[in-house]
Amino acid sequence: MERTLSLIKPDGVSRNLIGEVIRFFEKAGLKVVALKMLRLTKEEAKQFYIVHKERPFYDSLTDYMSSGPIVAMVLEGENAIARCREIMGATDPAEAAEGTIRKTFGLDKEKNTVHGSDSPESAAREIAFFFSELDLISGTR
Ligand code: RTP
Ligand code: MG
Repeated sequence: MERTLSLIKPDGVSRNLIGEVIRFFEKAGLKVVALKMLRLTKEEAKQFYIVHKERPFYDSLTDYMSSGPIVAMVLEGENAIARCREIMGATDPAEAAEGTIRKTFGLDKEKNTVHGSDSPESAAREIAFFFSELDLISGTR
């Protein structure tokens, strides 16, 4: 069993897509084992996306990610990291495959509705960024 962190970004929450997005993951067999809604400050968004700090889109991305409420969740299942990214689709909704979350709901390359960890190392760091050990234990018992 593997775990990954997914976020429903501000464009997803503001358009009432929380249930729809979770449905995509659940119908693919991924299990939600921790879940919360929150709004990041600009500083917190910068910390979360620190790996992108040299990218030209870093300032715009962190403005956007702190612009409204998001939903953070931990998904569990076999190959959860790769499967979550498959279900999300490519970063740019215009390039995402049919039937993916980003193809279905994404607005543009930035406002692309969801985030998913890209490796076991990122998943560990990103899960710990949002959730405590106790949240995870509680969600699985
Ligand atoms: P994520 O980290 O959110 O799951 O998305 P990803 O791996 O598919 O894409 P990544 O390269 O990690 O980029 C992180 C987020 O930054 C925004 N972005 N904007 N304007 C642009 O060219 C651009 N490129 C990326 C997107 O919100 C992307 O999901
Ligand atoms: Mg990424």
